[in-house]
Parts: sequence; structure tokens; C-alpha cells
Amino acid sequence: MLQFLRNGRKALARGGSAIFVVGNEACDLDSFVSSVAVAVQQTAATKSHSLFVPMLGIRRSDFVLRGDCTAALRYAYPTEYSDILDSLCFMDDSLANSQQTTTNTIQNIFLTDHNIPAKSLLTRFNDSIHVVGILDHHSDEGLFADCELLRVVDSVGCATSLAVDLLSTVNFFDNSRAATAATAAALLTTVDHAFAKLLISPILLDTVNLDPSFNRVTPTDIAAAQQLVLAIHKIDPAYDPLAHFRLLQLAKFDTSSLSVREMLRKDYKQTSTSGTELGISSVTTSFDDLIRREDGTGDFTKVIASIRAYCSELRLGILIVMTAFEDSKSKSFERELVIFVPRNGKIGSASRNLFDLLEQRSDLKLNHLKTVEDDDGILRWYKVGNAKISRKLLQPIILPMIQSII
Ligand SMILES: [Mn+2]
Repeated sequence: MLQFLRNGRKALARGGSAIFVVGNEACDLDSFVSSVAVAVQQTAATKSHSLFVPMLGIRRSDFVLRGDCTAALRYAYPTEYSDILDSLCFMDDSLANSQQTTTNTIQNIFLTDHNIPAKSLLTRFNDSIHVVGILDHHSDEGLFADCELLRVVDSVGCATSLAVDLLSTVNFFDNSRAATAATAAALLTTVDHAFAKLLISPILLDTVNLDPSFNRVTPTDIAAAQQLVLAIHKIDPAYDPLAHFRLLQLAKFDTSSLSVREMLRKDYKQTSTSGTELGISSVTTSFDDLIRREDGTGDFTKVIASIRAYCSELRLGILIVMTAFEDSKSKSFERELVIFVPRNGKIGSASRNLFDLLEQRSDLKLNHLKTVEDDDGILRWYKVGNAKISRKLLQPIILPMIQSII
């Protein structure tokens, strides 16, 4: 796999024109792995000498936030992990820019795990893309009916299962016949058990370990998983899919190794009103925990510095951190709001008016815990009495407040 990705990068660097195979913009494990699988499969299957390069629908710095993706890659390729990561292509990869030297260039794209191009993908290529193939398991929107390479939309549990099904048509898993699929053999000289471990990861995760009681698994998923387990067992007889599934599921929800910036970034939405950018980060831990993460002493200075840096990076007029967590002592579900307003931003000195408006909202039941103020901005930390207040509910409450004060 490393060699395959490196070959792609080299060809891109030489100015070769590629077909980017792109998963959806959430870039979950299925999107990541199905894009790699389809790039390999199309390279092996198509008679033309097109270059297929998997591209992840996120910025490189955000990959670390996908605990399921990092865990699956580390599990399959423990020693090659960093090299593979370096060789993967992301949306902000400058190599992909050499494709578009003029604004009129149309970029060929193969979509996996979605069948309508995301806005971020269109923006990335100046609205000039041509969809040559689709492999997806979401409901079919019927677009690009005349894709020249392939169009598979089938409501299975995991898009990667469809890719594995296609890989088996190029004899990818058949050791004795691998040599007949010349390009596949050149990619991966033997049936690659590490690649099979990567391929099975999203299938296990998306079908909850192929458990029929969750109504996600289909015969296609089961067939794909069985084929992969066979390939893995040839090299690694001790391989246990259940243990693999548990590891992936834990990793998906584990945020303990993330920094404050990464926590802010992980589940983040941004909107604008009256020319002011509002960012809301949902965080699955307490603000106390964020403070300790940044500085073991529990001092506010560093966590505020991280929040401030995040605001300037995204040119925010206001950042709201919504925490949701289980209190370790009472075991009750708690929410907090931490609001930071940079002084030089659009809201700036009007922040007090905003805090007043919020505190007057009886449905929020805000309990003021602390205010920290310096030359750069003001941070106010609340406990939210109404634990039902989610980001979806807060946003329409706060947007008109911002409009009314600036
Ligand atoms: Mn999917």
C-alpha cells in the first residue's frame, strides 16, 4: 500500500494528471478506506493507464481527530503508519494543485461513500469537476447516471464492502491467480494481509461486528468480511475480528490523547451573522479537563491562549465551547458553556450585552462560574442548568442576540 501511494505522489509531482478518488467530507473510516480500495481496484482493473489517487476529504491536520481512521491504519500497518500517513493525499495537499494550472482545467473525480459531490470538494476544484465513477451505499440521488468508469450505488452496511466485492473481481484475494491480474500484482505482490486488515476495519465498525440485530449488515458485507478474514488468516492465524472490532470502537470515541486545539476542531461548526463569524465547538469532556490537558496545574492562562489562537486562526468574532460529559462523582449528565470574545473582533466590547441577554434566558438556566478578562479578550464560563440545550438548539437562540448587539 505504501508503494502504491508513493507511486501516486511521484506521478503527481511529475505533473501527471490523476483521477482523485474521494470519500465524503466527514471522512469517517468507511470514506477513507473505500477511497483507497477503489483507487487500488481501478488501477488494477482499468486497461487505460490512468493514475488513481485516493484523496481524503479533510485537511491533513484533521486526520488525527479521526480516532477510528488512525486506529485502523495503525492496526493494519504498525511499522509503516507514519510513512503511509505522509504519502496520503488530503484536500489541502499542494501536490494536488499542480493539477489545476489554469482555472478552466476540469478535475476528474471518483466519489466513494457519497453520490453528490460535497460543497468543500466543489470549492476545492473551483466548481470544475467531472465525476467519472461512483461507489456508494447512501440513497441514490440519481446524478451522474452516465459515469464512464463505474456506477455502483447499493444500500449495503458499508461502502467498503462494495469495493471488496469489486477487488475480488480482479482476483485480488486469490493468491494463485494474483499474477494474472498484472497491475494488481505490481501493486501488492502477494495477497496482502495488512491491506485486508485495513479493508475489514470499516466493515466491522459500520455493521457493529456484522450483528444482524442492528439492521445494518447485508449479505454483501458478510461475504466481503469472510473473504478478508480468510486472506488474513493465511498469514496471521491468530487474527480475531471481535477483538479488532472492540479496538476500533474504543478508538472512535477516545479523545484522551487530543490537545485543546484538536478537541475544539473535532466537532466544530461555523456560521456567520452580520459579518461576524460564530464558531461552536462541541466537546465531550468538562472544561476542567481541558484546563488540565493544557497545563497540569489547572491554570487558565494556557487554555485561554489556545482558545484565542483558535479564534484568530479562523477569524472568529466569538467562540462558544459547549461541553457535555458525565460528572465523575454524581454520574449525572452535565453541560457547560464557555464563551470567548476576542477584544479586537466585531463583538469586542459589546460582549457584556451578549452575556446579559444569555443570562436573561430562563430556558438556558445559566449558572455563572467564572469570568477571565485581559487585553486580548474576555472568557466567561457557565454551567448550563438545562442539560437538553444542544448546539442545534443554542445556535438559533444566540444568532439573533449577536445581530441585536452589533
Ligand atoms: Mn459509509
